[in-house]
Amino acid sequence: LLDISWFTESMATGHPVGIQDRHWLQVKVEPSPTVPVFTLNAYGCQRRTPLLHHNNVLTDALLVLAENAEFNEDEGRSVAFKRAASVLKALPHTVRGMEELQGLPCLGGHSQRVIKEILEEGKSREVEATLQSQQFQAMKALTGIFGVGVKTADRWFREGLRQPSDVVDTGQKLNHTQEAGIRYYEDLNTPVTRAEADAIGQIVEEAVQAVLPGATITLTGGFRRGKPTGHDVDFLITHPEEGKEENLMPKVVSWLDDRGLLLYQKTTRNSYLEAKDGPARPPHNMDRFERCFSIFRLDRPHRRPEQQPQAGGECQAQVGGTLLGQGSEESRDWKAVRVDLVVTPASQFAFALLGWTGSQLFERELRRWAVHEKHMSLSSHALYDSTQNRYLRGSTEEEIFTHLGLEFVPPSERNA
Ligand code: DCT
Ligand code: MG
Repeated sequence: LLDISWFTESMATGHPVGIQDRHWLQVKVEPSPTVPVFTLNAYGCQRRTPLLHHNNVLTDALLVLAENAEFNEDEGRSVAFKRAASVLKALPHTVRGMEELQGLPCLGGHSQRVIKEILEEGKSREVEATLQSQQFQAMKALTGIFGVGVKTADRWFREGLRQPSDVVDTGQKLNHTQEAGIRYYEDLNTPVTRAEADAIGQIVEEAVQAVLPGATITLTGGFRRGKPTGHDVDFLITHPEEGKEENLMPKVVSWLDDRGLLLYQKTTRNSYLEAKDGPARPPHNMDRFERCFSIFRLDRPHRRPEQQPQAGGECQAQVGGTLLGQGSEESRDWKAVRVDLVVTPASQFAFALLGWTGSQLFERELRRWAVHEKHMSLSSHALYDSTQNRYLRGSTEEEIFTHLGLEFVPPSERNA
């Protein structure tokens, strides 16, 4: 939309123009049909992928197929659909015809068939059938239990289980994590808001300052990329003085636990040693930091009196037993929220920040780029250059992108 009032008015009268008498000229820019409309780089880490994009109808469909492939333990196929969706997310316009996809990377035959059908008929039969399928629905519900992976969910599905209440009813043997997953199922499947993430940030900050003054916390994961909601809240904890962060996690966890703020926690110790675990080890191991998988008990903001639950409202939602449900959401003044805490030494902080900001596909693409294009090995701890046989240091994300020969992509554009 161009404001041409300055031109028309001054030509006619020579007087300055007020906003109310402006004239607008709408200009439609149409791509020439013979020229490829847009080109994109092949690796997700070379592209800028905003959170909000123009092709949700197509990407939602492709991501259903990606998720279904994951449920069938077909990782290759799942990644292929995710890469195709990721390319569409990076386009600056809504795709309306197949010719607009010419020359774009990562769009395999299967993805193209799905896109074509949606563009021509409004929907894809394969996607519709997947969404309707009992297996897909059951796998989604069962893997939605914290602590339950595809293998367990698949075994349960084969045994006839379809939803979390079936797990309780049939008396499945559950580990500590899965018990928590069942108990807080509804809350953990309700998106965490940014306000809730910030409230938890304040608590974590207080805990960390109490046990190690000068330590810092950083919100990572989807929230750092600008997502308004997430399935959990991810924090990195560090201290500017290398070594001060050692054994910090148990102290933070005790502080939180003593105040009744943790409904569940499982801490793993730092097992990363550069000398031993360096270049030969798989670069994608996320579990080598001092890390705590937890469920926080987050107080809900005070309600107005008319919103207070009725006396006796603490009913347990007894779904086939005593495990599932902790009273309806309305009857509780707290919410269970998944929180991941990771402690990192200052020297590894930039690598951890880059590794934990995501998206998951962006990280996968970074590692793939490092190996295949640069003969380097990137992890959340370090970057190893196999040509020079040495580690490349970095104290900021920008430096790491430079080592990798990539243009810097800010967190808000890593939504690949
Ligand atoms: N990560 C990764 N590979 C994985 C899992 C995670 O590289 N297999 C990284 C990227 C994101 C970060 O860890 C945090 O993981 P999640 O919380 O699962 O992702 P998220 O983007 O924060 O998603 P959500 O907003 O739903 O929490
Ligand atoms: Mg997250």
